[in-house]
Amino acid sequence: MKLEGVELRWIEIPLVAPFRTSFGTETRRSVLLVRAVTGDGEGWGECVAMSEPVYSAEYVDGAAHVIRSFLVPKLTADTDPWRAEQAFRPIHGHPMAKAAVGAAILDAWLRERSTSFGEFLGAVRPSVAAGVSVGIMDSIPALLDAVEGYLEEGYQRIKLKIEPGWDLEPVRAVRERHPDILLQTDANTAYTLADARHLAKLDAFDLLLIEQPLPEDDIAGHAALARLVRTPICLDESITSASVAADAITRGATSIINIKPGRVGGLLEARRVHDVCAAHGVPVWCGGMLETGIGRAANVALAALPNFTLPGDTSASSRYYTTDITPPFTLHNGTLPVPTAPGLGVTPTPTTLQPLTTRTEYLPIPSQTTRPL
Ligand code: OSB
Ligand code: MG
Repeated sequence: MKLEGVELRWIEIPLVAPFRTSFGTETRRSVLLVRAVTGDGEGWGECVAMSEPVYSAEYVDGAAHVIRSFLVPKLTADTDPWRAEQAFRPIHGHPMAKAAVGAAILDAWLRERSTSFGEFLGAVRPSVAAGVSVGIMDSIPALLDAVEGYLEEGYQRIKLKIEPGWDLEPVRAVRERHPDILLQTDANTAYTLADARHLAKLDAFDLLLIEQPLPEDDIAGHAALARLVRTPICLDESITSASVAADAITRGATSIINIKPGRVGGLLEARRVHDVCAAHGVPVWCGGMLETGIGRAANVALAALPNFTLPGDTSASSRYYTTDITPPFTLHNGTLPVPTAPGLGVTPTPTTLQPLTTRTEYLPIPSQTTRPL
């Protein structure tokens, strides 16, 4: 592969409905796309950072700065997915920026080899179970309507966003209306260990798990909480690498893990998290960051690995966008098909991408062919 440059592309894409979590309300996504430009091909990656540092420390403009100033300058024309990961190692943090560039390079590299992400990662199934993450609503009836709609579409698992003041009542209402569905909650760090007795009341609702109740750096707190509630604790924000995953599991802080490639620095590390969890007998599922079809294609391929035994937040394109930038991912009997074409298996549709684009920037890879005498 001969990498010639990296193109950054900023797009603005409205969500079909506002998505409210304990960290804020999203009505649109500002997405940074990365395109690896090679001699005779290209590859795409999506940066999942949000526009503000409210889910994690990263945000779109910061990620673009890191990519431009520190990541792309470390790349060489003869890069490959492992060399790129190695080249980024001296730069601390910024996993979403690294993951976006890494995905674009992996896509270009796999397209050259006519190999799909699924084949490369080790997919063992042709389609993956789809769950859906349901935001905080203005009222219980509005929540019940939203859940009803998703269940009618075929989603196999419902995740309810919770925060103090919106937890027991919405969960009780959904569980009473739907006694047999797979149901779980996500608090995005909104609680403290002092809420343990309150969170234990969720035990009454037969939940699959409680996701990230406490702050991301509080592994000890999650371990203590796990002894006070019967519902399994699942970490999202806290799990930033395979080594952190092993540590959190060993300490008893988590018994299920949400894997997001962007949160752990890329698909190679995401696969290592999967493997370390499998070795510990800890099931995993694929999280989401409201991705467009570019990020979604990679997530769906990842979710086809053997230890992804729970439905993920891998919903259909229509749950997020009226018109996705790629051909849409659609639900078939509650599953999404794993793309089989080379690389991601999808590319942005130029006529859709163009009007959503607010800016592009091309970053050439300095040529190493000329050497001083
Ligand atoms: O915590 O899982 C999360 C969306 C944005 C940021 C964080 C999270 C989420 C979701 C939605 O829960 C997942 C999705 O449908 O993509
Ligand atoms: Mg989460």
